[in-house]
Amino acid sequence: MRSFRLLHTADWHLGQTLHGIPRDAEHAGFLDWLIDRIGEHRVDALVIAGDVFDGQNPPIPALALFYRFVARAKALHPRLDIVVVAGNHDSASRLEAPSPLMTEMGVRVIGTLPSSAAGMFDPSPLIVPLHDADGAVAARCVAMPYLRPSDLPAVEEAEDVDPLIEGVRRLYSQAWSGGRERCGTGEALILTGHCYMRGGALSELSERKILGGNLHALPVDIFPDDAAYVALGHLHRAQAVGGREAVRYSGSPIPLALDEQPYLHQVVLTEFAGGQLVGHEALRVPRHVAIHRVSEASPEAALDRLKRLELDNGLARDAWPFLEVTVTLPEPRPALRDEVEAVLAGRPVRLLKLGVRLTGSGQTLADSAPPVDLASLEPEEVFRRLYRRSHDGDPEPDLMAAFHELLTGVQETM
Ligand SMILES: [Mn+2]
Repeated sequence: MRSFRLLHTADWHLGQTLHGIPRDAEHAGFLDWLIDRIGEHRVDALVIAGDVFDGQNPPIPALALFYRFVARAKALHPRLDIVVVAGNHDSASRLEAPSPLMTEMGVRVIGTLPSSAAGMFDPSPLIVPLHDADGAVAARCVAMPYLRPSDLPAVEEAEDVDPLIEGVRRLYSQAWSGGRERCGTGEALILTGHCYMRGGALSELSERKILGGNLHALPVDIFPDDAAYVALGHLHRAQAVGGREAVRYSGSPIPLALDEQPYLHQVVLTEFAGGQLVGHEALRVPRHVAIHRVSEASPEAALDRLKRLELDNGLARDAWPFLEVTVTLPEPRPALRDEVEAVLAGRPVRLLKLGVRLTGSGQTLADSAPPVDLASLEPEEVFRRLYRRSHDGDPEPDLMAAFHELLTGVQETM
């Protein structure tokens, strides 16, 4: 029996900057690598599960990277099917705008949920046939984009039912039924999603909690058991969900925050035969730019570590490693930045962040709260802290839910 190979990736965040540094060179390196893997592994279909771009209005170099990638991938591998869905960072309509051209090229881009003339959700445009090397349909992809609260059907209030989760469940169930109806024998039914699943390991800084945040993390059983594969985006750490090997986040191909440095950045190569998943393999993405994180209990120790950092003098400037330095201090040391910069002067490394933890101020270590940098707090946490100043305890779930709704609204217009 002929097998069918699908490559699953997500969360490219083209156009992202890290502490002001553009990531274009890293993204270009990843995209070249990806095209080589498509050839090497004779990949039949590529699924990009959302957050192609970092922002609603991607900068020109990011747009150029994306369209150059699509054109090259299709020129080198004309029979490759490509499916792209929007994530919460993407502008759904901007991503979809060139889709007449893209569809002609065999690239399906889904930004928004299609609806029928009567305004009802109509899953048929989301169901994309995927072909094997002989040109036969080997799989159907139900290409669900990121769902906004306004996409969800109204669900009557009932006990033990979260209306948002129930709304998502109903949409998936309709989309799934549509896919199953069209699926012939021996065809794999594949789903996409850009969402936050319950039990997922989160990177605090660079993944926005979406669709109401943690309160509305989705249970894995919204995906039917007979899904051959569910290609997820949103969480940047690659992982299977809820103990189901066929429900996965591919993770992002590059670290999008300094604390994502330890992740194993990868894309997922899956193989299907007779409509079933028969294998999956992580393909590790080579790191174009290294991240060094130095954390020491005294400035002397930190400066010493920095002096001894092994750095490669032969690297091009856009491949110089990123550096994060965190120092514990008994009292403020205004000259610290100058001291650190003096040690690094002329060396092939880019200092992105110098963090200080103060332990002094006459309090004991245990009762001195570490100073907090506003940018390192999630909006939910800022709200919670503000609430605690004037009330006893934490805000009620209802109030948090209202806050999440506002927050989602603001983030979507950003
Ligand atoms: Mn996302």
